[in-house]
Amino acid sequence: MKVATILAAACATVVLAEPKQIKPRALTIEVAPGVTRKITEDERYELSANGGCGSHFFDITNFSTEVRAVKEPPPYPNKFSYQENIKRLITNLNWDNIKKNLEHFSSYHTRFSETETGAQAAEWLFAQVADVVKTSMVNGVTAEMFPHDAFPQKSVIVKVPGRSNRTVIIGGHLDSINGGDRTGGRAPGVDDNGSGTFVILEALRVLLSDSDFSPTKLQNTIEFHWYAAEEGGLRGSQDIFHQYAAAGRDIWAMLQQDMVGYTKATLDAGKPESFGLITDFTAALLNEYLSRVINEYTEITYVESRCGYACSDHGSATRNGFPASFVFEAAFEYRNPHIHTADDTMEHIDPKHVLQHGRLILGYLYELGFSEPEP
Ligand SMILES: *[C@@H]1O[C@H](CO)[C@@H](O)[C@H](O)[C@H]1NC(C)=O
Ligand SMILES: *[C@@H]1O[C@H](CO)[C@@H](O)[C@H](O)[C@H]1NC(C)=O
Ligand SMILES: *[C@H]1O[C@H](CO)[C@@H](O)[C@H](O)[C@H]1NC(C)=O
Repeated sequence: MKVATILAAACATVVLAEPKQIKPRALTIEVAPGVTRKITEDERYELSANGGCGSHFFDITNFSTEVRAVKEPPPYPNKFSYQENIKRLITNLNWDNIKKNLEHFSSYHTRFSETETGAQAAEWLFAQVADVVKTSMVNGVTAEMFPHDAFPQKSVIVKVPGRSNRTVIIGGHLDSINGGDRTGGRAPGVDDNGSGTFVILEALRVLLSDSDFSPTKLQNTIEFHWYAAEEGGLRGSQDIFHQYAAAGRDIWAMLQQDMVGYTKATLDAGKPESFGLITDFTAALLNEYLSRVINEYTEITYVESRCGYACSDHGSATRNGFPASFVFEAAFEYRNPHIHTADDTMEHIDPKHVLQHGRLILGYLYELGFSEPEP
């Protein structure tokens, strides 16, 4: 998650200090729709640390300044049809699998995208993902690393092809960052975003255990994405969605899971445990559908919340013309305060809450995976 105390619109007016070294401002970032600025490589991360302002931006150096408008998607189903299967699968979500993976993932000194440990952590994640796919013995499911030209860390993509090419995506990012010292600082990144990474993987494991959830039976294609280099301009997810748009891919829905484990601030404020359904720069029809999935398949409620322009990888889908949503761990103001520090650790994670996100993911993927759009 990108922490911002100032909203993106205000960021457009922030004045950067002159660079300390003579370095070209070779990067182009977009801080609000159509509002671009030139920055140096160092400023990419200084902006994030600095009042959180620049933490909401796309690095569009290698991408067009043109933002593709999101076309209205074919309608989402108005009723649920797979309750029995989904409610049975929910009971198989297992916190111990998530915990074990998180413990290893957060043991890399940092998963910052430009570091060797960041690249190694992505390779290790791929090995776990590939193992889940192989162990399932479901034919036709592919797991691949998605390399990026601009940095060593790779993204990971699993594809479960359906009868149609219409695609439903669940995504999260695999990198982490220490905001104070990005190359040398300790960044366990348990909540941001180890928690999203492994609740998605656990959902994949559970879904592949269902004999119906397979290439010959699914109506639509399902993809699981783990993005590299979210920090510093949503670089991994932009690369992927830019290529998907260029290839004319038919994306029906994309749901981002980034930080899914923190409830303390909500509960301390005397509020009920809730998801934060992000309503700015997201797809209204998909948000409406997700609110119904939450009511049907999870045991908690949601509150509408906002997080600013380009606050996580769903923004990359939106910017490339695809309907995308973001369901966060809480209302944005009650987010985990430990992220981007050495203190983003396991003890701040609420396992039951992570599993509520797991229920949401199962309901969303299973229902949309088997549904034809309403006429
Ligand atoms: C742009 O793409 C080139 C070639 O793929 C790469 O070397 C460079 O690092 C990229 N720049 C950014 C800012 O991503
Ligand atoms: C899906 O896309 C592939 C690649 O473009 C194409 O070959 C195939 O015919 C498409 N399948 C369907 C069912 O449209
Ligand atoms: C988690 O995601 C947020 C927003 O997408 C991002 O800013 C943050 O750096 C990520 N943190 C880690 C540790 O991966």
